[in-house]
Amino acid sequence: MTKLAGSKVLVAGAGVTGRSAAEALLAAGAEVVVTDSSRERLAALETLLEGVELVAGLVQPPAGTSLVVTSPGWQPSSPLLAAASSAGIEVIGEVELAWRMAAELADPPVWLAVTGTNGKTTTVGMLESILLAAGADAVACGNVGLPVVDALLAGRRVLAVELSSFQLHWAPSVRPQAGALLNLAEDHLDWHGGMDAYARAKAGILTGDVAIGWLDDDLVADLLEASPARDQVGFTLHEPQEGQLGVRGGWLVDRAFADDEPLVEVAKIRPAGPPGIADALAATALARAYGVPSEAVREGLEAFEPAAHRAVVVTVDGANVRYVNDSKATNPHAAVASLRAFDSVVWIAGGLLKGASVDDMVRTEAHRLRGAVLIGQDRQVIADALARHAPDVPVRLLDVADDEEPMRTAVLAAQDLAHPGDTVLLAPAAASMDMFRDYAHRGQAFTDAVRLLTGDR
Ligand code: UMA
Repeated sequence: MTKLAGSKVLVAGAGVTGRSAAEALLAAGAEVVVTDSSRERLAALETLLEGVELVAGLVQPPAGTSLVVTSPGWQPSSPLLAAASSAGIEVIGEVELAWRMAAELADPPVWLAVTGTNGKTTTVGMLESILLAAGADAVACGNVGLPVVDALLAGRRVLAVELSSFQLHWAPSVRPQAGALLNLAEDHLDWHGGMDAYARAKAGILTGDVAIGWLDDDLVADLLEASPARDQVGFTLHEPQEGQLGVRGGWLVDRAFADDEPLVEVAKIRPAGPPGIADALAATALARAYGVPSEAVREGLEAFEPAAHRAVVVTVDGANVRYVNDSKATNPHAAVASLRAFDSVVWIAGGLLKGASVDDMVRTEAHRLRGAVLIGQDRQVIADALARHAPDVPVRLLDVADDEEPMRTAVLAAQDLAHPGDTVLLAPAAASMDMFRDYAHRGQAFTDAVRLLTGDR
């Protein structure tokens, strides 16, 4: 790679990634400039990072820049990155930087990587739990929150890496020892410019030694078959064939890395339901590719605690209405999986759709909807789809721009539509940043509103 010591490197973004990338570059002896469109974000770095130059709103790399390390949220078409590319300056992400730094080590760590439209964070959590049960010096990192450079510089030996499509786009030479593609549905199309580019970025996970993919998803199965990896291993929610992992008689079964071995009872997997089982199969395949024994797989999966805001039942009120927080359903694919767990739903949805279409979702799930409460910037898009495919479903379209407690207003409207036995489900099918800090903030606002309005304090 470009020799870092003494070279001038521009870091684009002063968020979680930018801070860690700048730290790693400083430690490698580079001259570091950090830019961000937000002055506050930059100012926050001032006390944290001594020795870096902070410049707000750069649209051209400073003279002498030999490398740009970008944060994942930056689009390739953003003025600064476009200017760098046309000036012939290489642009990479922090994950690529970590990969290149690892390649220079005498004994680099093992990378076991996960991507997919949904289930990534659950899968790396399960994988980390399995690896720890096996006694490995492992950590979950990447999109889950801990930058990969931090995990690398901390000297961890096995990295359970969650990679977003953005991170994969900016990490062209990463070749994990094993990489899993969980599923593929429309998401982040505005960033990538279309489904083909999004799928291409995701397929980068399948270019290492062992490629793992969900066979029940046709797009994934095709990408797995075309993968250049040394070994391709599929997993399925059905009975596995030889060379696959799957489910038989209520057990996860490994016919890829073992001779037909039952590993763990499906009933013990959390989160319960098909998405959780698929994630467990992927985590198992990644761990087995690294040689983890079956007892550690069982122990790790049984010990795994799913994170907050993923299909959590907040309460059941006096009128027998259940309230479920699935704020993590940030795209239509995740929202469909969420809706399918219930028969009669008052659905709270909306936010930033990121270019994804909602027609299929509304068409296939309309029969479960008792009503819909729509919030956020793209609420009208969902309202239009409901009008087309489910005109009888009552809809409350909330303009909450001046509302200090928008989620309280939404829960009140949902309460009004719900009948005994119904589920009020927050499964927005959209990102949260138009109204909330992130999906966790949105989920907490829902939980607080439900507790207040149902008296469950
Ligand atoms: N910024 C600009 N100009 C731009 C875009 C961003 O100046 O054109 C600045 C922002 O003002 C901000 C900084 O860049 O200060 C933010 O960079 P970023 O959006 O890339 O976010 P980070 O804080 O670096 O966090 C990123 C991931 N965020 C995104 O990909 C959007 C985090 O994933 C990840 O945990 C972290 O790196 C560590 O790897 C979050 C996420 O929402 C959870 N991911 C998306 C998802 O899961 O759907 C992909």
